[in-house]
Amino acid sequence: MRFSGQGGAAEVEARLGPLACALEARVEGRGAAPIPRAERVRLLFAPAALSESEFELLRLAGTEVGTTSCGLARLTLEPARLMELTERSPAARCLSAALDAATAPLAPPRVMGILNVTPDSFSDGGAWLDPGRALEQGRAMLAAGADLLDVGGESSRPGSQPISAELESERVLPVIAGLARDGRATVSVDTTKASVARAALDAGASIVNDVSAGRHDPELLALVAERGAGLILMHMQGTPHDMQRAPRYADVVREVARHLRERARAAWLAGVEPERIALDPGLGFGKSLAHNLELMRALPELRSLGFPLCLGASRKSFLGRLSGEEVAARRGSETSAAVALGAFLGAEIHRVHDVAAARAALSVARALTNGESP
Ligand code: PMM
Repeated sequence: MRFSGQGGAAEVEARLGPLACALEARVEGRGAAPIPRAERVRLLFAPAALSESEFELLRLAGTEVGTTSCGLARLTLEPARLMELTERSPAARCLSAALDAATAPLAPPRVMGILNVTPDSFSDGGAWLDPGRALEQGRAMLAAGADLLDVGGESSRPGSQPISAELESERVLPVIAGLARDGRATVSVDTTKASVARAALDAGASIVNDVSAGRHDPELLALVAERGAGLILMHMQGTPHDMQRAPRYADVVREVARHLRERARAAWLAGVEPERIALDPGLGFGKSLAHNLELMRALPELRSLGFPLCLGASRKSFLGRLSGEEVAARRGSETSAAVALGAFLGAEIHRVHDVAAARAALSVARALTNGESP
């Protein structure tokens, strides 16, 4: 698992409980499992690119530093010993802060039910365009165990065209207001527009889920800060209109991680409290099948950025590419597999169409990984 000290090249992996051991990271660090109870951490450093904090830590560790077969410096420590070392140097201290973020226990997973009030979303387009039906569906998802409801009025399916803020508001506001009247739902609004987000927050939403991560509308982050709302920042390459035309990355994990970190920083600079931010790798948003899979495998690395992760694999076409199922609504088993493994790898918020199925998948995943039975 890679984490950043001060933009350094440190890698961290950890030895964990029995299941995680099976997934223990390769030397270069990717692919470690989530770290609820780290017993030992192994830090790998590229000697040619040491940051000040890494250099300081290695200096303090002295003879404890070893070398891997591919020439990286390696330091294997118990967390208490790492703390001891970093307490001796302000420069090294930020490494332990990054490690804390990487090793914080996972919160219980939360299920976010998708409520698209659109005619053209890829799976449920048209199903909930009528506000009365949308409300019923929202209530049904709550009854099935949804912790959050994500209400969207503009489709972001590949090739889709933007719509006006007026039309988007017209679609989502009655539904959000209806759910707010019921008083039982935590509602997020899936929008990139500050004016829609403002109206949705006025109507009772408390989270803004922005697939452009605050890049589409420069006013959105300040609005979220001013209202003290929650914020989901998602990675997307391109725009929904063109994102699936040959997406390209030199290193998809590194680029998505860097982008999310920059957007979290932009949100923080705009005044959003870090505790209110969640990050999302944006499966299917400017990603090939291989990119999506690589990002899912790298969830522990993304989690080491220090924010809860939201994951939206539900029914997406990359799952259909794997199973051969062409009809989105029939990709339930594929979605359950992605939800369960996503939880195991560190995702905390699962954005899904079928709430009951996700709840069931999460119960099994958590019982298997943490020994937690309902
Ligand atoms: N996917 C869609 C829309 N909004 N928001 C987040 N945070 N993450 C996603 O993966 C995501 C999203 C597109 O899927 P939909 O048509 O099922 O809403």
